[in-house]
Amino acid sequence: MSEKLLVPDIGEFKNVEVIEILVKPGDEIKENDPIVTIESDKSSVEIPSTISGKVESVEVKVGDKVSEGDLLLIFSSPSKISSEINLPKDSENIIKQAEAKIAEKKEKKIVAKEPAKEKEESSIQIINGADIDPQETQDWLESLSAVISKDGNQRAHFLIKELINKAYREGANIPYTQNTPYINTIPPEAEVKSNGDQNIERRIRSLIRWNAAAMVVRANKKFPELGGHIGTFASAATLYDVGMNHFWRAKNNKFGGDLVYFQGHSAPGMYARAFLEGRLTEKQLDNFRQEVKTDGLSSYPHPWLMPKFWQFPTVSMGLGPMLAIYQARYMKYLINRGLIKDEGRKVWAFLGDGEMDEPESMGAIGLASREKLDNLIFVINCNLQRLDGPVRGNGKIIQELEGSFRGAGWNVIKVIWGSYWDSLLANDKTGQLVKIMNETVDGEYQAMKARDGAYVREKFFGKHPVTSELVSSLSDKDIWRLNRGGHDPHKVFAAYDKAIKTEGRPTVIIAKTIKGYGMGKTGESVNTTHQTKKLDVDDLMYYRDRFDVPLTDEQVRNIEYFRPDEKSPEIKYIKERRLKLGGFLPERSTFAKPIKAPSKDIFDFMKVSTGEKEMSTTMALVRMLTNLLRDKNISPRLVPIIPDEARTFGMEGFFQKIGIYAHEGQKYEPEDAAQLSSYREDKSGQVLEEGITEAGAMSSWIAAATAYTNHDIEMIPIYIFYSMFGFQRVGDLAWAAGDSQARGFLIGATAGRTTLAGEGLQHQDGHSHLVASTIPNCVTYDPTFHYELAVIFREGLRRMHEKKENVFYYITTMNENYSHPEMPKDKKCEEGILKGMYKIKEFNKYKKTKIQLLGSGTILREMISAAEILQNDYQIDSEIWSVTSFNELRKDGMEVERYNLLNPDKEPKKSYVEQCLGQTEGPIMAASDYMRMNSDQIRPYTNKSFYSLGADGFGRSDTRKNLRKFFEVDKEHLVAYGLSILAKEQLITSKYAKDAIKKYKIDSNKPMPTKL
Ligand SMILES: Cc1ncc(C[n+]2csc(CCOP(=O)(O)OP(=O)(O)O)c2C)c(N)n1
Ligand SMILES: [Mg+2]
Repeated sequence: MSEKLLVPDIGEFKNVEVIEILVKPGDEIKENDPIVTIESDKSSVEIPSTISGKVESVEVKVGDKVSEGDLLLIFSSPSKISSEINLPKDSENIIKQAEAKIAEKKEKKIVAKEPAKEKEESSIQIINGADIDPQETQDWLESLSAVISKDGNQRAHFLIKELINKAYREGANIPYTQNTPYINTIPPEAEVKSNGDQNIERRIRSLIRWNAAAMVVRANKKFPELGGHIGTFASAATLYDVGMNHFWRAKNNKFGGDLVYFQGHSAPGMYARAFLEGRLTEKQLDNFRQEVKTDGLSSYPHPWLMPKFWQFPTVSMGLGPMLAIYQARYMKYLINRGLIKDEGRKVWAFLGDGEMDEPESMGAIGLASREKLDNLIFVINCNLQRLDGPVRGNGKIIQELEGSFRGAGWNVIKVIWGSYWDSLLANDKTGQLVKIMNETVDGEYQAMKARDGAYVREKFFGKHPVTSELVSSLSDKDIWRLNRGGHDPHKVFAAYDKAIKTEGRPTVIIAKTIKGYGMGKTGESVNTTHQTKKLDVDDLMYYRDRFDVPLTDEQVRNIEYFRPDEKSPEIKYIKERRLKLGGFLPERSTFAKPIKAPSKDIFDFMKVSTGEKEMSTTMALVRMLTNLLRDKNISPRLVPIIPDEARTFGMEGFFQKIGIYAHEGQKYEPEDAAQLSSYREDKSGQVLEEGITEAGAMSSWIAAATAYTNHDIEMIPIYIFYSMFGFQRVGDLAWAAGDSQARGFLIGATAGRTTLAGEGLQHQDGHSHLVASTIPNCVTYDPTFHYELAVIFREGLRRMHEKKENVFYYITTMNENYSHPEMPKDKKCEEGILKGMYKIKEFNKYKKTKIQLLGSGTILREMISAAEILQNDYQIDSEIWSVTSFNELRKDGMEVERYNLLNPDKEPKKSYVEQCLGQTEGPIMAASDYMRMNSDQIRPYTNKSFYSLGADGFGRSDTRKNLRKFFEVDKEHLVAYGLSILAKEQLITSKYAKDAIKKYKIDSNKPMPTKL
């Protein structure tokens, strides 16, 4: 029996070209194996087999045009035939589930009928079938109905609120409201207690506090310009210490480790702890913020500068929270794809309350709950202050954050009051204390902690006679000791314990603290706390006494560090705790195995001419990725990341082939289920389809690009975006990627100011290469032809993922279709592509006058056409250079120039630009689809006359032809400018240029495009 395989539903496409045949007669193939690749003018996609069996004959050949229903293959012995309707794999399950749901609904309908009777008897009905005492419920409801009819809705609302508050205070699981009262979420009786030695932990914490402050003060005493922070860590010390002593597990050979994003400017506290742990020396602490010499300590967490210590750069406010969310999501992605084990690892992120103002901080909290990230814990240190003053002087930041996070579906744990408040709250029978707590605004809370106990008695408890009475037996000192939750290790422990046990949603711990805690009159809870970098002797003495640091007055005056003896209980304890938790934190390491780059021939198909066939470099890239997905080594490690633009870039073929990651799989049958490129979501899907969030996509990319250290698995992320919405949009994240030593590909698609024709000003990128060039470890290319792209991409794979070089690649691809030539046979071509330029063509017929023409991206093709005109119409010879990267050429030029200047007595080296152009004839004219500054970059590295052209100014929508004319980078302008340059160099008369300007109707008086 033989069976036919036909072209399936390929959407609206007809007469699509077959570009690859992937099977031959005699092959045994399995269901879903790719059979042929077809390509429209926009995208290429593989057609998988719906049959397993032996191929009898292939009925199409490369170049054929096919449509739905056309015959592709004949099988001689099909062993399995898919269902006739060709439903996707999951469809049956979906149908079963749907049927079950319908049955369930029917059942529910029957049950729901009963309470309907009650409607006549009562205006409020029981709708919950799980009522354990309907009579009691009925009594309550009737009472409420009576209140509504007698005293109205307002009264009913008030009573319900009071009931909820009461229930909350008694620890009951209350119904949803945006806010809960301004008290701790966990009632005292529900607190899980720490098994740690509280006395010793307090002593350790005091030493860490002291050493952290001493480090900043010493540095600023020596060099006042260095700066630093004391107040932030002082407010957060307990939050960190409880985590370090009891919760955060380090990476070791048995466990992957929790990932902790430390608040950037609390870095001194982490160094102070590492000093006690014996990981940093006194000398290193003295090098705080002095990193130019070796052994310096970074101002903030910077993996680039302390590659064995810091894991995550966080100090640019808002990046930490965003990166942490996507890190937690990416961890689940790796687990669901079976690439790492599920070990219950957590991602913790420490954030400032002021930092929560950044749009990035809250921008992705919806994703965290949607994706059920119960591996994520935010700790927001609410010291009520930011840099200039209160975060919400007239409001309450804790309540505001609670509302937002609850609304987004997070588990919220408020840690507002310390243990000394427990008995007061227990005695608050009238609820007056909680009422005052609710009504007092943050500005008042801050001011109270800048004063003393008497002030708090008067201004806070004095608001009502009942609360005054409540504290009448307490001294002012006792009142001052009433601490805030974030400074109470018991409360913090209970919150952390609850957080790690939470399932199905992320947790945010909102902890109330005091900025500059313990710093005394000059630094505690005052508006200038953030700026305090120096403490005078009195302040230091106060700080020592406040935390019982065992230093003499003399030692305090000398601002000495204190590290107890190695055998002291403190050092033994701190080390024991960390040993129990698997090692030290933070620590950055990698045990990832390299990925072997694919053999060179994998891209051979991109080194031959496409002949008549025209395609864009974006399409060439997608072809290349499709090919890479067939490489067993590379395929599972590829992480395509797209912010809702897969169809723009012709990547919809990936949906079926490798699936879109969705932690819940696909609960619906997609509208296009029967089509070849149907929208397929899958728990083990490979594509990260991020939706419209470039910042989110970039955060995912960073998580994947650093998986080699955070998860010890080398991944190859490829994030494809509109080039205009890349560096310009998420520049700070790109900078953080450099700092993080990210490895992977960023693809700026639809690139170029004149190449993405119709989209207009906001879309047309003429500067992303320049922005990218500001990041030292970002390697950038602007290729024109498919073989250039292939060479660059393979080298990227080799450098980053095989040789583990800490660089990342930015490559622009375009959407202009044209035919691609064969790769030049010249052996140096490949080297030139990678170094940034190579000679692609030469016109040498007349041997009179010559010009050097440099072009990149799509403008190289305009340059080639211009060279033909110069040769044919004006008898001008030329050499044409394809410049794949002005940025790389500049880097080389700078380095060589520097070497020559610093070694005046040595034989000067030649920059690569000089090696290429030094011996050539004639002036140089360079152009790209970017600002002139792009090609201008290499001007200093040649002593020949050099002229730059480019697309300076705001883009606008029009045809490509008109845009290139407007920006003066079309072939006609290039001819006219070329002739003019030769005239200026006195190599020809100006007559030719004048003629060309006239011939091409170029308006010499048109204003500069930057002014239009
Ligand atoms: C994007 C960004 N903008 C500004 C700053 C400068 N800055 C450093 S700390 C800080 C205040 C932080 O306040 P908060 O988040 O409340 O932290 P706290 O020090 O109070 O714990 C500011 C504005 C920064 N680091 N990053
Ligand atoms: Mg703050």
